[in-house]
Amino acid sequence: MNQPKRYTITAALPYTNGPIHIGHLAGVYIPADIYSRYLKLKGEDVLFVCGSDEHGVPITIKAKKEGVSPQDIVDKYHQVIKDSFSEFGIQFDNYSRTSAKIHHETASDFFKSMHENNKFIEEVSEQLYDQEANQFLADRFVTGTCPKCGYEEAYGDQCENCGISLSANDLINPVSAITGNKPEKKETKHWYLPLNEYDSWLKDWIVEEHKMDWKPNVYGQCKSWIDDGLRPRAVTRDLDWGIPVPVKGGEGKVLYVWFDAPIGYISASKEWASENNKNWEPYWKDKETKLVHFIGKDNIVFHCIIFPAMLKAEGSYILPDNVPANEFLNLEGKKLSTSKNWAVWLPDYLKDFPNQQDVLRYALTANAPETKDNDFTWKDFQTRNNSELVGIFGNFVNRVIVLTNKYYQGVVPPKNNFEAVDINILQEVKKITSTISNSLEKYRFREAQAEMMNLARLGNKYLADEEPWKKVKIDEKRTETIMYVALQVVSALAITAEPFLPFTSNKLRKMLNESKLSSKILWNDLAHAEELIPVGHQISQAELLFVKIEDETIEKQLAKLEASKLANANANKEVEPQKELISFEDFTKLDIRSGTIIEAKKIAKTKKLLELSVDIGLAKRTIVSGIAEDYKPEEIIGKKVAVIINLKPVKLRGVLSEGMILMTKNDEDKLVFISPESLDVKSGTTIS
Ligand code: B3M
Ligand code: ZN
Repeated sequence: MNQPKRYTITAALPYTNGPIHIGHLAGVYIPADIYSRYLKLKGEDVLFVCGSDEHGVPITIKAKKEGVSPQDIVDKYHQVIKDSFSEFGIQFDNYSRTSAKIHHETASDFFKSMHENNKFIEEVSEQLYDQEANQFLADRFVTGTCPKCGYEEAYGDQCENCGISLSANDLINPVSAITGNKPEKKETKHWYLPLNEYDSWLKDWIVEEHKMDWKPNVYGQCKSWIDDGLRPRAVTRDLDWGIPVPVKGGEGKVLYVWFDAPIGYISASKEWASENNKNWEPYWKDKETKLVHFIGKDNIVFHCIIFPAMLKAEGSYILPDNVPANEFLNLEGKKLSTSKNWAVWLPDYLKDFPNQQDVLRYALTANAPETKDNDFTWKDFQTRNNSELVGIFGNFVNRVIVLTNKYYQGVVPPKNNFEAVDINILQEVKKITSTISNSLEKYRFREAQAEMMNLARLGNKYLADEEPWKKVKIDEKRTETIMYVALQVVSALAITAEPFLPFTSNKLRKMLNESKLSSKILWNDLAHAEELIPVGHQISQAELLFVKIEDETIEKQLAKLEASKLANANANKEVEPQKELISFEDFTKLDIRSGTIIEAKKIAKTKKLLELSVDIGLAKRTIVSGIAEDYKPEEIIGKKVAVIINLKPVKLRGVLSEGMILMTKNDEDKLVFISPESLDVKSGTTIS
């Protein structure tokens, strides 16, 4: 797109069934906020919206669990989430909610308009039904095996492992999430969006137009769904929590949450317009508006295929120009998980690190999962703070502000004559800031932030080379120039830091006493990096920007995680019930020996099986073992194992297996060989 006239930026509407954690911040809200702040600093016309996603099954499930109404749940968490966003400086122009009247109206009208224009198919079909719960099972009310990747905990609307969007009927071995029962089938009528009819249009739009500018992970997922063929998708549900289906025959049914939620972006824009005396329509209907959706990777199909097809069908809206979805953030090497409490929740972080929001913002952006899943570790968080924020950024700013106050009572000194080093550093500042712009416009936030830190590095090097603290004794004029230049670099840092470290940038602007300048320094001023802050301007005193984080603080956080790991292992791991009693005689029938694995190789065309050759003293035995997902053949050669040697041989994938190796599963569900260490798991874990 050529230079757009305005921007509409959206960030995924979080489900309102719990607080948000660092994964949400890193994947969606921080990048969206950086992008929007940057564009606003450039003076662009930007509307940045978000809101709570208050419908959908996750909320109903949470309400059932807590024995309260869905409304109680959304009221509670809407406030919690909204507060977290504002505490972390995520500066939406409007944070709305999908229970708002304006949203119900907007989503209903959208549905009605599509219905009137015959954009849906109405169909009666058999759907999964839970007799005991007296309820149809769609979306997260049902789990089963993904027909595409084999993941066993796929939901009725999506597999979170491979990202594919599913219908409940696609699941293999479906199970009700309410009762654990195997569902039956029952007839019901629904409205479907015939995605198949948008097949070639989507292909042209995504494959032809966005192959080059969408991120490879986003483009790749879309392409593979389109290549797999698209099918009609139900946009209504037999539920009582949601927006009522507003047409005849829709009584007792609601809109599918993924139909109403993205329309929430439009409702939030309307609400903003009515509260601010603006017109929302150009932000959604003018072709010169650039629409950008920030989301996590599990939302790609909804934002790149389904919502665009809805917008296209409705006919009066623009389409997203980009959907810079991120991959997932892990925590200390493991997948973030709400149910396992493996997360750093924002309200908890703030309690433990008051006023240190920027540190988290910085560490999360430095490790943002932009191109692949990435890991957040507390150790890295500490290093980023101590060596970069304190050691480089804070150190540079502090030296310049303190020296200016000491030598010149805080008045910006005259610039006198620039030497080559001065011209060079100011040139370099311009170069770095234009690199930052360039990276931000390509949604490369880690790279942009690293360049921002390079600006502080550059400043430190300049001070170290020029040594104003030595020159002040011998060459007053030169010292003035050095301090003038250093103050320009600090000013450049105050601006470029704003999208990433808004709280710090604010403090920095205060130290520079910017409110006394004729106008706020903005992004485009960076083109004149040699005169950002004028000679004679009075700055303020230095303020501490960052504090060192001690090992002890980090150890506390790690201990907290360790505790939730243990609690989780005890609470979530079901102990298998005891099997039937056996006699001593039965026991002595088992012949268990120690052995050594001497050879191992994969059995072709299987995922799990290894063919092992095990020395059991009497002979060498061939044993087929289902451990290939946890061990590579070369890892286990020489391993001491316990073997049942008198099991009747069986043929597995053409190989005769003459025994069985005893194993157990550790807390991460990995198969492990029996050893004193491997038994350091929850008591009652089966050995088999
Ligand atoms: N609430 C899913 C999620 O929180 C969903 C996003 C809606 S965006 C329109 O992951
Ligand atoms: Zn899958």
